[in-house]
Amino acid sequence: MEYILKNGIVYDPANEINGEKMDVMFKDGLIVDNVSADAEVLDVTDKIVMPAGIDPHAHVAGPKLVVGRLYRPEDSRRGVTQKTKVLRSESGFSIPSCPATGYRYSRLGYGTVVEAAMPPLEAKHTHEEIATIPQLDIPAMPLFGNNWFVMEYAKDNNIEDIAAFVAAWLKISKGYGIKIVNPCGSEAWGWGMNVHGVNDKAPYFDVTSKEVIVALAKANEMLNLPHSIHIHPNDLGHPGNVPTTIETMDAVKDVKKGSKAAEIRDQVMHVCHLQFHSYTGNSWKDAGSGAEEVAKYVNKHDHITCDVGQVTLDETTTMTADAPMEYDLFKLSGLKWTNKDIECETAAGIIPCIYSGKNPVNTLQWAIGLELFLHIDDPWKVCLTTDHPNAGPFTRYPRIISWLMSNYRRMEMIENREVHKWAEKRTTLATLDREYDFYDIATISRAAPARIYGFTDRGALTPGYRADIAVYDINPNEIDPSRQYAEIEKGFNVADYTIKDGQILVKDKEIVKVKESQNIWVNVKGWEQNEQKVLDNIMPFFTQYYSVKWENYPVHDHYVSNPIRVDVD
Ligand code: MFN
Ligand code: ZN
Ligand code: ZN
Repeated sequence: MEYILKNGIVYDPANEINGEKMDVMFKDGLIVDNVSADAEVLDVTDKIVMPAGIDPHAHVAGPKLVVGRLYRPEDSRRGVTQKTKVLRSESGFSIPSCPATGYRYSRLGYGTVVEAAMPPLEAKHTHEEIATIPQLDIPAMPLFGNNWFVMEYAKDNNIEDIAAFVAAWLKISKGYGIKIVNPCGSEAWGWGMNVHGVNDKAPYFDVTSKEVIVALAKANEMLNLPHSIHIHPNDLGHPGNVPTTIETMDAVKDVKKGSKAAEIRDQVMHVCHLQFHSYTGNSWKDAGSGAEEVAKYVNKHDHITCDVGQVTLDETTTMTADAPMEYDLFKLSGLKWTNKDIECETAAGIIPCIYSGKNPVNTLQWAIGLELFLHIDDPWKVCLTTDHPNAGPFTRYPRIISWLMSNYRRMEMIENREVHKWAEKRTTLATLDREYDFYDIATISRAAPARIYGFTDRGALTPGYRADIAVYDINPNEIDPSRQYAEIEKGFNVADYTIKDGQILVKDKEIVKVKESQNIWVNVKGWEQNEQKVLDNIMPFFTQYYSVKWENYPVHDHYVSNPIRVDVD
């Protein structure tokens, strides 16, 4: 089938197209630069056309989602819809059911969502869930930062064996890249402890967090993986964590990018949910914003990219492999808390969180996220996330976009006391009048995430790329986003069209087609012998200490829904 999207206003930052009135054409699932006279015409006159959205960091599939849904029936009762001819029923607000997750991203105009933390031991389960989330391409990031073998190799500065281990584990878990969560901290949690700074050691391992980070970054570049290491640093959510955040970023500044990797991405470290890592002070009583200082580091250094983890001021469910941090949060809030602890490899904690503009600390977190967006000069370095569901559900992206585009709205919230006075007293937000434009929005939600992940088939409307396209019912030439912020939110809430691989999934703001998800995983080539050597080395240990047999551990091909295999050599 051939199509022509006619007369839209196009924002495509990867091709430096900034609000040009033009046609976009696609055929057989791909963007093309011309079509025949038989092409079906889709009239999108004066509507915004962008590449489909790419979420670089969200928690959408895996064991901690299941636990979250099970122990929060009050969340599942929200957002319930009946099934229709096309759709299954939906449920949930912060932890939607799998079908609802796919439908809701699709309504927002998204096409790709990265599952940010896959425990390799439960990778099979994660892929089973990915298979039940329709509409999206979903790569998953296996966790490496507290892995016993990785920590042993890092202690010996044995980068080659780490690289071989990573290459093997990406195949075994069908994963996309290296995720690190609170390095050494989740291992410490096994002993009821945590680590705080990058120079702290995992108990009984004689290796520091910093050594693990640097070793994994070097291995990442040795393998030329399309994405860099992706890190949730130590000390998340604690007042005074700014020095740890900056030391984490600074630890890899001399790590050389792999030569092939350098052609497709800029950074050697992607820091996720940076908002949670930008707090000053000694306790919550005297906590303040470190956003300006952290942003200054990001502005000065090209080896770093980030996503924000913007607090949306909703009741949500937090879930993270950073189990000791969730325990701290439990001690603060007293809300029900649970652990999903997975021996040898990872941990997870889950706890509800009620973020409110009336609460001084939550207001501080809200303001710090916005400050990061506004203090970081280059939109290519910062991505739109809520760390779904940790700082709020992804369905609030349109509202965040309206905040970024409207200083008027931000000041209204501060002045009308919709948020606590700490926003004004303890942050620079009220002094920042920068406003994002549509090109900036397309950058932080499409072009930048694609470049950061090394995707060379999406995130742009380049001929030959997948036809992943979103159309929004907003006329950029007639709207003043600063004053008409409510219309901005409404316009981005549901796309006029969402097109994935050339298939029209959303039309006139309704889902008209359900498409199976696809998993994207990285297949490292040329390391097979090293991988076998490492596997032979660790097998006695694995057999003795892991609770599953090796035969049951790897993700077999049939577990992976419609794989998109990215070969790297
Ligand atoms: C990431 O996974 C990930 O992370 C992230 O809630 C997550 O109340 C999971 O105990 C948090 N509050 C305070 O201490 C505030 C001080 C308070 C007080 O008690 O004194 N002050 C006030 O109320 C101010 C009133 C005066 C004024 O100045 O206005 C704590 C408490 C808290 C703090 C609780 N912290 C947790 C935040 C961290 C991490 C949430 C979520 C987190 C989730 N990824 O006239 C006048 O001026 C009067 C002054 C006022 C007065 O005294 O009344 C995974 O992958
Ligand atoms: Zn995290
Ligand atoms: Zn996260």
